[in-house]
Amino acid sequence: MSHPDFVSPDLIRQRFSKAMSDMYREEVPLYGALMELVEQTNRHVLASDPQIARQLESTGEIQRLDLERHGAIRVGTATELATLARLFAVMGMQPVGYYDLTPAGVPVHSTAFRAVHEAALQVSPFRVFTSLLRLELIEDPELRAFAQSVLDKRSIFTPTARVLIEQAETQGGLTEKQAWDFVEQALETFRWHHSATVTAAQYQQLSAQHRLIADVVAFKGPHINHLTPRTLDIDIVQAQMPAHGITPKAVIEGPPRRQCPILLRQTSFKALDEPIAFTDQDQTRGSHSARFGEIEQRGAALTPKGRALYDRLLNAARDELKDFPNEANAARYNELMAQHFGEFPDTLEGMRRQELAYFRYFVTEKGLAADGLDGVTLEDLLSAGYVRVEPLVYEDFLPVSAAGIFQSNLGDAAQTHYGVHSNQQAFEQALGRKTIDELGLYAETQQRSIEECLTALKRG
Ligand code: OOG
Ligand code: NI
Repeated sequence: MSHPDFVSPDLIRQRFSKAMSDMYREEVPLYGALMELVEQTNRHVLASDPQIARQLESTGEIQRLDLERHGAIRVGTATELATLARLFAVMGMQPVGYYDLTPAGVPVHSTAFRAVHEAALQVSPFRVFTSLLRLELIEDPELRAFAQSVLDKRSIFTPTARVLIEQAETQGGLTEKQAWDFVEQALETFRWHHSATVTAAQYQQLSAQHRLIADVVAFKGPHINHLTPRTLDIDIVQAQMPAHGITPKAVIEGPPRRQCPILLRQTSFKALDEPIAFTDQDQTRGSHSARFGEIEQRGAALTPKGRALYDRLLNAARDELKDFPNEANAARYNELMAQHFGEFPDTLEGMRRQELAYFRYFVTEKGLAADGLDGVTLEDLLSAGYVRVEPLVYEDFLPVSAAGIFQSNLGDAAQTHYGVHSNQQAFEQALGRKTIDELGLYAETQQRSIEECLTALKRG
């Protein structure tokens, strides 16, 4: 029931992503510095590596590169998560994937809100890694009840944002004016607040339980805690960060450097302490650190088989390291990763033949000029050069990497070990719907591209 006067959700998402980036750049100047470094690096890579430039042009990723970023937030209650899901839906963002962070001692579970169709991703690949605090993991019943009562009192959406979400749902979309109002109002949910909602002592208590609990419970809303641009060469950015006054974490999360990048590589830097006023103080005499910076490099999405191989090699390298990667063992960790990942084919053809990665298929000029192709298989078309492939970019996140990013920004406080297991069902109940399986989305995109090729060629 799409109305001609309604703005497409993809465009609303594109506008929102830009507004978020502008807000964050103003709030956190280091983000601006990082964006410049990433832009410079991307220009350099595109100029010096025509192969990458060609590949990004043919997939259309070149046009979305400068728009590309993800953010992260953490919410405290089921109601907050469910309303967020509705807010993101106005922008065409669906919850994709389920990530359990408790094995890494972080008391949350998460999903990523993002567009799901390749055409929508092309307009704006903006994603938000969204975590729900697991209050049940606070051991002290009194503190747990206190945290719950503080969260129950807050309202993280503006009244106008709520009205607009409802209008979008009942009308089936938003008009131009409503869409701009929505962007402005939705942004308020993610804004930083210099004043806390608890006293300094209460903050200390929450923080002593887990720094993340204080970050979620003690504030008016789920401030965006980082916004991550996409770089084409994360090793260059990592190496240049110190010269720009930015200190990166010790190791890059994700797979090692390769000829054919896979999945996601990420690095981050710690945010500075920021001044905060607690409710029993009239000036900003306290401090809190939550906001940090991160960059990422994206590679090919892996099939279940590829992902299983990735997980096995990553675990093998980490097991052999016998410790969490840190400053002291970083060189050894990189060595072990390179060694173990030697087993992962590093050519597109190798990954395709072994069905380790997802691909997009394109008809070539030669293919368009050919005829009499009835009954010919996809493999025949590929070897005849009538069709060619590009890897599908990974649009999601990685739980082990996410845990590393969380931890590096929570400080090196003692590791907590939770005796609970992942609970996707409870997460989905809070969310008010099921999360989408990301692997199914890649398989569908790949299949659509194959079908388009076959249709185009068999007409010829
Ligand atoms: C989210 C950390 C995870 C990523 O890119 O994997 C993350 C958070 O700190 O809230 O951002
Ligand atoms: Ni992130």
